Amino acid sequence: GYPFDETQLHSQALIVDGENLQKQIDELATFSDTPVPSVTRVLYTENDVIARRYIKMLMGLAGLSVREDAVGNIFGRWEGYEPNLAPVASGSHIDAIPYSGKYDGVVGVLGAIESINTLRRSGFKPRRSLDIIMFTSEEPTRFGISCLGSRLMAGSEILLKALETTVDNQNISFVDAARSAGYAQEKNDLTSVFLKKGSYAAFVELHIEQGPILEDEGISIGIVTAIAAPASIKVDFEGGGGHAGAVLMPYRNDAGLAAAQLALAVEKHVLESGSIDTVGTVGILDLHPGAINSIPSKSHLEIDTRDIDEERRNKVIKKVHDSAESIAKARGVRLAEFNIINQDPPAISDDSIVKAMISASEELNLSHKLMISRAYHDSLFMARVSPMGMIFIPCFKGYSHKPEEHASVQDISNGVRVLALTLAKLSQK
Ligand code: HGY
Ligand code: MN
Ligand code: MN
Ligand code: MN
Repeated sequence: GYPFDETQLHSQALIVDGENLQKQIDELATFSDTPVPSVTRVLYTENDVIARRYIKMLMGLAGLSVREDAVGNIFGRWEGYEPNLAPVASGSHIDAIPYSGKYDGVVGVLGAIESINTLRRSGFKPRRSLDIIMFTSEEPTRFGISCLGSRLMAGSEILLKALETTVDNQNISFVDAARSAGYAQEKNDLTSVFLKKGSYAAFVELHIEQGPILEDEGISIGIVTAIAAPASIKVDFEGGGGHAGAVLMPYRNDAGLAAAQLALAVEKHVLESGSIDTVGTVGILDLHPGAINSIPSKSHLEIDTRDIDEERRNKVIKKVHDSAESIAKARGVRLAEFNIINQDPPAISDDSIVKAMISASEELNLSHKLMISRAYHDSLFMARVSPMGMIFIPCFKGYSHKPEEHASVQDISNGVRVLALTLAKLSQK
């Protein structure tokens, strides 16, 4: 009967078109700067724009009304029969770091759209409207800023300011790049992206685990209770450089070796934190001029360090900073920049959403377990403006951010069904 309530939504009613979903994942993966099986899709580039069109088309086919904000966060809405209540949302990202895989983020966008199709097929009618969100640029690839779209939606004044001067490595400004993709048309007023408080009653993200636990333990669904606290730091050293043959060792101040020593210091400070939950790496290390017979006169490193415990992570950052200064002094190089790009707190999932995800998994007879997310996600920022929850599905050997990344149609379909039933429950509240 109408209005349909979720108790009538028995699990057999939730039919996922897994075959079609797999086709969409494969098609989306072709909009890439690198050859299959890798995917590279960077903010506001041609392949990103094509992929966005593809997502908007699928949202339209799912009967969603589509809108985009000034930086290209895309919203597809299924209006509920009480449209003045705060909607329930789900979503993720489709941008992909260089040479990565075709499931990170994508499962949470295509899967969320398919969860709408699944609910429609079951005859469900949402009480609260349902919004599917494709967030702009979750990955830091182009401008070094992670979760750019969701961070802005969460009202980051620091990011708003930073975007006035941020340029990519071709010196293209953020606003010019956004304009080239058809966004940021009005003058530089990006505050329109900020979500008002209470914009959403709940936000749930479906994502591959990007870790080996669910697959190792043969569990179908991960119920995320918290998201680890990420931080990223950019460091530049400057030395005298010179001829690799003619300058004798006592007269060198090698910026490259300073960088190498700091990279090892990152590992040392992380390992001495006393917890397995503290992680860190140097994913970018550039030497200038980058000639074999020229002593590096400049080095640029980018450090990524995270922990579920914010204080413990901040202690690592402090020690890394101290090491950068003592290495510079000892080697006679200049620490030209030590710039903390982001130093975010962890996010805790909302209890009522965790309960909804658990009961959805139980009603669907899917094995599930509580776990933390060591990767960050747009949910980390949505948690600042809405109750948040995340659903994980297993991925092959926990691989991610590389072409071997893979999730089975069965696991993806399980995730979509848990998401659909969770959204139905939350929409009826
Ligand atoms: O790096 C991360 O945690 C995310 O997958 N971009
Ligand atoms: Mn990622
Ligand atoms: Mn992701
Ligand atoms: Mn992520």
